Amino acid sequence: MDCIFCKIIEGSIPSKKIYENDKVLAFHDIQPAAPVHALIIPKKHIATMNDVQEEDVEVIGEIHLAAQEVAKQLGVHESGYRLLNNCGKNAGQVVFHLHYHLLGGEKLGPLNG
Ligand code: D5M
Repeated sequence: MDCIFCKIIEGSIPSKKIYENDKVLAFHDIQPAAPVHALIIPKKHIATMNDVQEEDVEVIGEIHLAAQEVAKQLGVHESGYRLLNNCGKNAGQVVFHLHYHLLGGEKLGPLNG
């Protein structure tokens, strides 16, 4: 499958890894939109939020636990951070492997700003 994030998971494309377990991987975003910008992804290829199935409930929980760990490692657990998913064209999703952006390290703008 021609998926850049699957290639990062298998190691054929390099990444700056932050956290990994058997179900999820977190690494630094290559185009940071904030001083702290990590991506957290399931190791299973799921294209978008719309493709999450009942059987994926556990890995979605794991992503939230991984977000806490990443936030601690990157020093934003106490100051605060944002976890967001872009689903589909209008949200600006460009990589079609489910991923959550973890953003922080500065005061983030309001969502309606
Ligand atoms: O966000 C997709 C994000 O993926 C975007 O912020 C750039 C990032 N990206 C793309 N390729 C790489 C590699 N190779 N390493 C790290 N980060 C990467 P979206 O929500 O789809 O707009």
